[in-house]
Order: sequence, then structure tokens, then C-alpha cells
Amino acid sequence: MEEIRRAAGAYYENLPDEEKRNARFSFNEMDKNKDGKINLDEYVAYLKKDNNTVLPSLFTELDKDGNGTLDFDEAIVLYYIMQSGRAIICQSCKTFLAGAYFTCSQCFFNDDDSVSTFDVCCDCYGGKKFRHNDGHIFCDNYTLLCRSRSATQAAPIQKRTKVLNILKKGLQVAGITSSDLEGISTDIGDGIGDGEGSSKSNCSIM
Ligand SMILES: [Ca+2]
Ligand SMILES: [Ca+2]
Ligand SMILES: [Zn+2]
Ligand SMILES: [Zn+2]
Repeated sequence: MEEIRRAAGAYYENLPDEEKRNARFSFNEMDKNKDGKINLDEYVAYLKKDNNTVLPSLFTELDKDGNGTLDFDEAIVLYYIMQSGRAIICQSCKTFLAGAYFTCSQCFFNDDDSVSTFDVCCDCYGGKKFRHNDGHIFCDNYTLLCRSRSATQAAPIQKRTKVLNILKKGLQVAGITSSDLEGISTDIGDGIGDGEGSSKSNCSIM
């Protein structure tokens, strides 16, 4: 959680003023009784409003000083998690995935919208405490991010738009922000590696 907290702080510092105001606006919106802090009820009500998964355990983790409410600095971490699509949950034990985790590469790169990503925490993955399709191969989220880049670069030009669209759909799985993806798009524009190469990894595109 500490890592995400640091990322959230850095993210907020780099936001344009207008988006900083948006973050403040979201906070005020969440703060129904206008006492300047978010209690558990306000947190739950806010997430339910947009049909988000409500994890009371996440509230406890967000509440760094443990006083039972979230001040603005603590709530900014939630804002970051929501904005960056980082709200990923273990499909087995339902905990919030704050750090490294494993995801099914077949499901991730599947371009059928009815197939969602399948993510599990390291404990559930290591302890084989999950059920999933036989033969599907998992890789960790950091590996996936690297493989996504090489997969995009290795794809023939006409296929790249498709690959990028798949990546956009699965953006949240790797915890990539949209600005990261713009970086990938730019590289494509440079026309790097337009050969027929294929990624020789467990996480290659099927
Ligand atoms: Ca309040
Ligand atoms: Ca607090
Ligand atoms: Zn788990
Ligand atoms: Zn799968």
C-alpha cells in the first residue's frame, strides 16, 4: 500500500491545476456532512453511487493514521486508484491488489469484450487457491507491462491498432495510466520494428 500511496502523491503533484480542482471537488462531493473528512459511511455511499466494488478493508488501508476518517491526503490515494484504473481485486480472496499480482495473459489479450481479465494476488496464485481455465498462462503485472510493449512493437503495422485497442481495454490490469499508453502509441508512430517478429514469452498475444 505504501508504494501506491507514494505514487498517488507524485501523481497529484503533477496534475494540472484544473484536475487538482476536480480532485478537491470529488473529495467535497464524498464529504456529505461537510466536516472536512470522509467517514466509512460516506466512502461506501460514494463508491456505491457509481457501482464500484466496495471494499471496507480498503478504507482501513487508506486511513493511514488510523483515526477512522480520511483527510484529503489520504483520500487522494483513493482518487488515484479510481482515476488510474488501479482498482483491481483478487478474483479469489477479493482483496485489493496494491502491489505485484498475477493475471491470465490469454484473458488479458482476448479481444472479445465478454471476456474480462482474471487477476489473482501472489498468495492465491502461489498457493494455487483459485480456479481458472486449464492451460491459461499467468504472468505478473510488471512482466505484462513489458510484454505489452514488445507485443505492440512486434505486431505488423496493420495489426497494431487492434493490439492497442486490446491494451486500452486491459489498461487497468497492468495499472498503466493513459499517459503511459500514449507513450506506446508514439513509439508506433516512429515505425520501430515493423517486422514479423513475435514475442517469445509466456505472455505473448495468442
Ligand atoms: Ca464527512
Ligand atoms: Ca485518517
Ligand atoms: Zn487472493
Ligand atoms: Zn484466462
